[in-house]
Amino acid sequence: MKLERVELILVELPLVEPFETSFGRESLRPCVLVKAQSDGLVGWGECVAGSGPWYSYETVETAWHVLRSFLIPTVLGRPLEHPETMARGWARVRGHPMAKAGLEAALWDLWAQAQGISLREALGGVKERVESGISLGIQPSLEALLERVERALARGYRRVKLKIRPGWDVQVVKAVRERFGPIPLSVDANAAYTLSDLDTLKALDRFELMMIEQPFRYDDLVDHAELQKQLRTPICLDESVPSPEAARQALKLGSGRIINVKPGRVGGLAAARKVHDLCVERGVPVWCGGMLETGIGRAHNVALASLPGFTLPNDLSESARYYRRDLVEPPFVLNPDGTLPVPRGPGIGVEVVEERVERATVRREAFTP
Ligand code: OSB
Ligand code: MG
Repeated sequence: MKLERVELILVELPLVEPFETSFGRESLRPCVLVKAQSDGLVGWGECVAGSGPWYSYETVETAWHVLRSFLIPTVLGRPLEHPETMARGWARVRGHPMAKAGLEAALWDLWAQAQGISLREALGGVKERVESGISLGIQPSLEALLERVERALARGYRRVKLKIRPGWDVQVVKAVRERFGPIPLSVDANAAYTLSDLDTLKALDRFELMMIEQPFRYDDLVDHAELQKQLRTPICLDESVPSPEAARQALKLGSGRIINVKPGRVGGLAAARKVHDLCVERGVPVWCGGMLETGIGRAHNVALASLPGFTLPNDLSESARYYRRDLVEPPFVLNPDGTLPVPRGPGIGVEVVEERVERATVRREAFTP
């Protein structure tokens, strides 16, 4: 069984509603899909790099370039082996974790199918359902936000996360607490603050938040450690943990007490599992973050979140919250208890509807040995 063909497909999907964070606003989600073929099987992966270098330095175009010139050539035509073995081929490529994760994801799907097992089993996951939280973007008005929180709670989400930035923070959290009481609530700053905002962060510390996510720079660990000493609320790191090695250093420094695990940010599912294992060893809770994935990336994330250390609600919401028509069938639908089911079929366990992929396609390129 050889890896016979890899295809890159750039799709653009309109979001159900625009998603705004401290780094920008997005209404159309572009993403690079990776389709890998071997012996009659097809594996799918999704690269979460965005339209511009705002969340991280990677973009759709840098990912495409790195995939086609440096990653795909190292695996094309090779015998299909375990994804961690295949990934050794590109170990010398520095950075570009999202590009690596997209290709590795397709290989995980393919490899699991070849073994006749689900991705959950391939990763060593144990849960049959994973806890679902929702991440609510910055809204045009407080009223609009309160309405979305109300809808999310009615739908059964187990945690609400509010995107914040200077000017949309303490008053917003206060209003949500006043209206909804002690709901499981967190905030995510996407790196919008510095140590000079200590007063604001201390004000947020009074609202019994589950965590404050990534208050400081995308590459900072030192100031986060300083801040954590001054807050009761756990700091959760997202952008600042681009690898398992960075996770180890963050925990050593005390830069946070919780880690948000995103396969795209750390270089793939294997690396994500390493971060998980490290955190379990140290008694640090983790949860799976999201990048507004289509059902393809979501299926990988749900399988990852079935590992035992994912003890906090994840940024894995149902398909309909992101896209009118997801790329997979069945779409992800919330259970009444606020969880998402982990698919049981071979590989990612959901069917990619190629006709929908086709309709969203902007560009595609196939590679053969
Ligand atoms: O910081 O967690 C983040 C979306 C895009 C980029 C960064 C982030 C997010 C989210 C959305 O918070 C999570 C989701 O996919 O539901
Ligand atoms: Mg985040």
